[in-house]
Amino acid sequence: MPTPTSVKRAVVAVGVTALLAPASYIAAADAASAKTINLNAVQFSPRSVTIKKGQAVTFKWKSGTHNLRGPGVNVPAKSSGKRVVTFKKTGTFTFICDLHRNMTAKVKVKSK
Ligand SMILES: [Cu+2]
Repeated sequence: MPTPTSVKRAVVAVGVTALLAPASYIAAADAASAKTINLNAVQFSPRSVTIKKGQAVTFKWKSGTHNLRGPGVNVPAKSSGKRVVTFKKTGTFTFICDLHRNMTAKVKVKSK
């Protein structure tokens, strides 16, 4: 696992907007999911999705080992399972895997 310092640098490299975003969504285990992003070896697929405010995205671990991190979300490295994230505010939110520097995904949340 990376040290806290390297984790912080990784987030800054991905996007300051994500760091500065308010706590704009919550993780929910059973929310209805509008879109799915797969965690493959070694990229998110798709790398970007657009949803409406109040909808959720399911992150599915499909192949390889990955952690998942974004504002309010910090899932330790694993190789299977899923995480449903419900987005309560509009904006563009970046998710990363610290284990693979090129793994980034964006969730764009629109008002309507
Ligand atoms: Cu990864």
